[in-house]
Amino acid sequence: MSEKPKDISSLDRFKDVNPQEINWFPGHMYKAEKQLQQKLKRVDAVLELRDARIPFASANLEFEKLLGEKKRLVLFNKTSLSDEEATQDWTRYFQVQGIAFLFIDVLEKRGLRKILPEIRRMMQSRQERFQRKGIRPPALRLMVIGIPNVGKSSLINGITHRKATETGPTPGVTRHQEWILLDRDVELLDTPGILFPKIANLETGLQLTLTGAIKDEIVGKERIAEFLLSALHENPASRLFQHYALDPSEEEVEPELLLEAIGLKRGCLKKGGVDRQRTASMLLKDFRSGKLGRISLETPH
Ligand SMILES: Nc1nc2c(ncn2[C@@H]2O[C@H](COP(=O)(O)OP(=O)(O)OP(=O)(O)O)[C@@H](O)[C@H]2O)c(=O)[nH]1
Ligand SMILES: [Mg+2]
Repeated sequence: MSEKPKDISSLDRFKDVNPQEINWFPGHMYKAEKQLQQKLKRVDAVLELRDARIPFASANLEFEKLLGEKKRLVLFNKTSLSDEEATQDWTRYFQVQGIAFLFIDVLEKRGLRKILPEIRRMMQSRQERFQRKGIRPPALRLMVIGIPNVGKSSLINGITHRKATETGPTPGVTRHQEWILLDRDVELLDTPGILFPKIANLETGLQLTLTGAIKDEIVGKERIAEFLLSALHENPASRLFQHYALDPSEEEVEPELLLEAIGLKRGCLKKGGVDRQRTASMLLKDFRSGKLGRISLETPH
């Protein structure tokens, strides 16, 4: 290469993207916040889902104010897609913070059996307060909250073993149940609360798009794929080159050119050259299904 080396991971290439534009939520946000407030009043504790690959970016710290004194167990989901070492670093980080959390994977059913014991531990003093007064504690009521696409519905199905046929408005079919029994004295609200991600800066916006909380169309698949390629570039867990049978020493490092090379290799062509849009879609699909390695996009430090 004759050119001087460039900082591939720099976000300079995205400087035309306005983070405010990624923030497409305001219209829905008010309504969702009101609905969440109503739901929160009815539960004793909250299961807050976040994405294990972006433990900070998948939170909305402002919504925490809504929680008030309500107990919360944070569940970092999709650990089958997150870097094991990064996940260990994050585990240590949150242990020091002293928050209640678990790293889980709903699809692989990892950690799901720890949820109820952890909730019981968190709620022990509540139960004891009732017992001291000689009252049998009422059932613990829980709900799931989290940003779009983080796995809320999968979690509800995964911990309740509910079948789609159990609900439905048709007469004769079991009526729609609002509370699902998790155990003899624990109930779960059957619909989750939606949190909207807080897009503090461009990088957060791109991370949230790459992991699926924000639709691709806002920044565009090609740009997101380029962000992915720059994130994978120096990540030792990346399987990008193996997956597409590319020789790293021969390939371009510039995301735009690397995307081109991958398109060429995979025969994603259209009249006049590589079909960049189709190549980008393939890259995003492969990343999101874990084929490009277990990649965490945030580290605690
Ligand atoms: N690898 C992996 N994928 C998961 C996991 N949990 C959910 N997913 C996938 O993530 C996608 C979104 O899951 P949902 O359960 O629909 O997420 P949601 O939070 O209900 O999404 P919205 O209702 O759109 O806000 C689906 O493709 C799931 O298969 C997980 O633990 N691991
Ligand atoms: Mg859902």
